[in-house]
Amino acid sequence: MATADSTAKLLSDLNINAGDWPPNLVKNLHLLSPDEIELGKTLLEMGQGHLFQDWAEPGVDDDQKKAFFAQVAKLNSSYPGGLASYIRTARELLADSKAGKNPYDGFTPSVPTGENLSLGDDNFIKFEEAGVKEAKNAAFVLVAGGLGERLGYNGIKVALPAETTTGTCFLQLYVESILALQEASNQLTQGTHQKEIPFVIMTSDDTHARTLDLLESNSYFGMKSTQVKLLKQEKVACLDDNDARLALDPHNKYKIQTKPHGHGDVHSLLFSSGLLKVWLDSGLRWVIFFQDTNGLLFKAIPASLGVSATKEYHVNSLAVPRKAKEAIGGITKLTHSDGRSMVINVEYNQLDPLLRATGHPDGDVNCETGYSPFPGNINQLILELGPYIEELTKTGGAIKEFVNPKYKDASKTSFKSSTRLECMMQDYPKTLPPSARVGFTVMDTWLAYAPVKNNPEEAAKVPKGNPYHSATSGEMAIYRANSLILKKAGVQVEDPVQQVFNGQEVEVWPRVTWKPKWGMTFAEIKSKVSGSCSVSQRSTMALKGRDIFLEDLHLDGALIINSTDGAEVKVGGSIQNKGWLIERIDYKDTAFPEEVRIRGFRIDKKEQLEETYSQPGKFTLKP
Ligand code: UGB
Repeated sequence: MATADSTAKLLSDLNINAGDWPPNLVKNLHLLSPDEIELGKTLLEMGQGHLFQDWAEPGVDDDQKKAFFAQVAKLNSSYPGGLASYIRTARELLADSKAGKNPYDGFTPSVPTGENLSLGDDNFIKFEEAGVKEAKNAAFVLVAGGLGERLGYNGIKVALPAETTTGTCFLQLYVESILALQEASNQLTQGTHQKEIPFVIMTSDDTHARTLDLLESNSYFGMKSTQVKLLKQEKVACLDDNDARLALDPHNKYKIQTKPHGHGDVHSLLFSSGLLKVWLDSGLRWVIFFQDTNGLLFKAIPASLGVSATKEYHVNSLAVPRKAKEAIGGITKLTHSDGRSMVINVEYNQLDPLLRATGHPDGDVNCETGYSPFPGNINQLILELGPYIEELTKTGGAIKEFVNPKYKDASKTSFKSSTRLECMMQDYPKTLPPSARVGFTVMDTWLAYAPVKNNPEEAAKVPKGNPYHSATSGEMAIYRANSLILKKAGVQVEDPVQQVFNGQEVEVWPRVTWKPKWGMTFAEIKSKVSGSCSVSQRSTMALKGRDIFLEDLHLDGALIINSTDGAEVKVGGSIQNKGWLIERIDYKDTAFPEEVRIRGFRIDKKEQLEETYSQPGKFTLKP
């Protein structure tokens, strides 16, 4: 037990006036290391004395007091500028929020112009080729720290099947797509050093262990484990009031309550990991960011990377035509009254008030095209590595934050529950100088964007004509995109039928899937289809191999081909069988696993032609 004298000496050595410190902390001072005392000082300087109010006498809960400081140390080190900076920013943003200050004050929104691409046209093909060439100089970063509260799925979202014909989960699809791009890109530069494309996954405490387990139990889906890096984002401290007093966990007085800080953390994590520098030194030029559940996104990557390379964009955001009020941000040109301007994402909950405040009384509405005039941000960003590092060296990776407190009443003096600062990865360009080359690339929604975010009940409530963003629509979108691509490549694909699953009306196209290495670009896919081919609506086709060629194939049923690299398989003739049927199920029917129920259908595998080619060679499949 410390004596009063030893505590007094400690205080005077530390230059601390005992009267300034909470008595309960002073009593426990001798338990603390010099580093912990420094952290305590910081907290007190920042007006956080209340945190120690209920601390027990020395000898009681001492382990928990140490744990408290361990948590404070972590909160301090994982935030650019430390906790003091977090609290200062919080006070400013909370004051702005209380005053009802519009974050876009002084800015007028207008519709920006960007690159518009259409699958299969000359421009698209040219950009795809340029993109594949550049892919070996890219690193991919998946932000997957979100819990997906809107979806309400119990597992991690990247473990969900993107489609249930092959059962390939999102993470597998992403890994195989990156590997396919790597192979295609390296092939274009034969003879030189074969590069491995780095893949980073940002996780959080909510997703980290399960993401690692998914990778490890599947041998990293064929990628080298050294090629994949997981960076875990930390949560940030919650705030109890407008003075940014930190909130204590309601169940533990020695623990600060924390909540997620948002996907914007990816920038500071990448910066502090040192990876960006390693990438630059190894000659990489691009960092490509993407989100957890878009089964179409790699169809848009080669062409948009080609746009970045050709136009030398420092920032290239991918976008799709946006329906008014759709829960995706709008890419907007903001021009300030002082002359500054920037092209930036305005988040979906801010676009409507911004428009209303700037002379558009109807707010976020569709124009004569049936879409919002503002392209929809799908949060797939391509950044040029050099300028990116330069910028992060200035900011430490800190991204402009926002706060969204839910006030108890109009006085805006207290919150319904604690709040915290948040940040978004697409806000990165907000700090860029006007000289930065910021652009965007728009593609058709059917080709580029079909996320799985909404649970069946919420999806069924989506206004007619707006996308459901559900597991049902996400899977059907993959079949539709593949069918439309084949059609464009010359295959006669029968029209879809309309069906309702879990209260959502969707187009059901033939269930066409392929491994990414079968075709990463339109030109490659076209080269694998020849003669007169047709696929009926009730058909299923899964091409699980690289060198599978469709020649005068007429499919009316299910066809599954597995082939190893080096096995060249020509498939043709008329293939007819009972096929795989889609059977409607209800999402409340617990007889089925959750990942099936949330789609509202299962696949009944009646009959198929399935062939496996496990040796290299030339083969023909022609029943
Ligand atoms: N994520 C994290 O990694 N960490 C976090 O703390 C939070 C999320 P949501 P949201 O393209 O569809 C975004 O929740 O926030 C990951 C854009 O802001 O799915 O509704 C998470 O795992 C919006 O502009 O998206 O909206 C997931 O991979 C619009 O573009 C990703 O971040 C929209 O996405 C996104 O999280 C869209």
